Amino acid sequence: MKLDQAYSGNVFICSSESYEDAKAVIYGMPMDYTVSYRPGSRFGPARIRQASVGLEEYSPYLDKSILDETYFDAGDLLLPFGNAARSLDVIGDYVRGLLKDGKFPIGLGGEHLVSWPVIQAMYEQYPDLAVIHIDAHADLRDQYEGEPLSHSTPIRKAAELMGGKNIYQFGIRSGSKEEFLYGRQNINFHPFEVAVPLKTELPKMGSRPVYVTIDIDVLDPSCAPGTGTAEAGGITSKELLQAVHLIARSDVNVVGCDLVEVAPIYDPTEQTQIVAAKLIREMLLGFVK
Ligand SMILES: [Mn+2]
Repeated sequence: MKLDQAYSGNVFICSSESYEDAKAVIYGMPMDYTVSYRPGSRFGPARIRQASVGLEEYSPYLDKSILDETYFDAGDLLLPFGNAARSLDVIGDYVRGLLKDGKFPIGLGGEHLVSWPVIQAMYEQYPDLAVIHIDAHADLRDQYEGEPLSHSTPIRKAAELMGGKNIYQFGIRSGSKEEFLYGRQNINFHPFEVAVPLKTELPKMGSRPVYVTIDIDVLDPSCAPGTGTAEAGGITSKELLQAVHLIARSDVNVVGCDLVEVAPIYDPTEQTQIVAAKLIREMLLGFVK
């Protein structure tokens, strides 16, 4: 007899049993080796899965149920601990495989550097790709203490690869003076605010393919203290949900997404992973067509 696995936390709630039939694939990237402050996001994916058992299947925002969707939770990638470069190769190769199989990738971080190989793979598949980046931090350094593979560099790398005008940043409230200058000169750069500038930027993007990367620390630490580099002055979880719904209801063609930097150890209340699990449900229902 098969026991109820609802509380085992091994998979995101209502994951289907079959990869083949799934439209979307949830996968974890448990890497936190290059963080500049507090590590711990390697445990994010597992705790988000655990928190997902507290969710309703139905989204009243989107009037849709995850019971009507087919998605497969593949678990976490096996990464070589401490070797960022090889870990990024593993992540990139995995996502290329997902795209080859026609799957919609939904990544769980891990530190934000994990998004870099994913964006590279998405850009190979979609030369017209745009990136929507929602984060407290600009992530526009070209190196950190001499190290180009850092969780503070992924969006700079993406800008150099794809052209900064194909990148849209929202909610940024922390970074060096150089990063803010670089952002203002090269990127569609929207510091401090998220929903308001999204409303004006989304129509300009038309129906182009878009990758959405969300760092949980865009939220105010009062909404999400469980993150490595918490930053005061953030948005509420209500506004971040609104942002996901604005993107979902716009004409852009979302082709993949991730949610990164959940570090559960800093949040004994577990509210960070509870927020994250709900965001994943809404991204799944809103973005996967
Ligand atoms: Mn951040």
